[in-house]
Amino acid sequence: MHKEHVYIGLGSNLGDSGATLEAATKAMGELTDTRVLARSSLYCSSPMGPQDQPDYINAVCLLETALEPVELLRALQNIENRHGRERKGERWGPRTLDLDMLLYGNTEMNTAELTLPHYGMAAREFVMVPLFEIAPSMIMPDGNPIALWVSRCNLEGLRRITPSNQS
Ligand code: 5RY
Ligand code: CA
Ligand code: CA
Ligand code: CA
Repeated sequence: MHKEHVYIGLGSNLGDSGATLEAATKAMGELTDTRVLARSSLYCSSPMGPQDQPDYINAVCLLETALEPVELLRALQNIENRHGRERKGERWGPRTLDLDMLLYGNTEMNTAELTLPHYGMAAREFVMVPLFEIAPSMIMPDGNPIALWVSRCNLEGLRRITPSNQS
């Protein structure tokens, strides 16, 4: 069976965000012909974009899947909806769960539904730092190492949520 490596950005700033990201990771692993190969630590940061909303918890995971990009997108939206995601209201408002497809193998596409690679990831430290944690040697779509992309991010506001059994 043909499988691809897919990186997913997870975010939440409503409800019990940590528990929601754990449950969403488990749900992705239960999709047809899909496995979770890695997941980063959780990170907390102030909202980018509209500021009048709670801080976010973010993480990145690596899936191995046989689902096609649009099939996977629908499955991710289904998981968002099961976690109480509401699509009314303002753009970039607070949400219980946001699952973004960041990279789907080397696929490049740009449709009304889905743009790959994800257009905003380079400037978002809450994506680049957890991605670097699970894929420190990755070469990015522009041919540069991920470490260079991370070095261009402003890391001051990003806090790794340390598990209680670590330092
Ligand atoms: C900028 C604008 C809109 C960045 C900019 C969005 C998250 C963005 C967030 C998240 C954190 C949004 C999309 N310039 N802030 N803001 N984490 N999502 N910290 O997941 F990301 S809305
Ligand atoms: Ca607002
Ligand atoms: Ca997002
Ligand atoms: Ca999204």
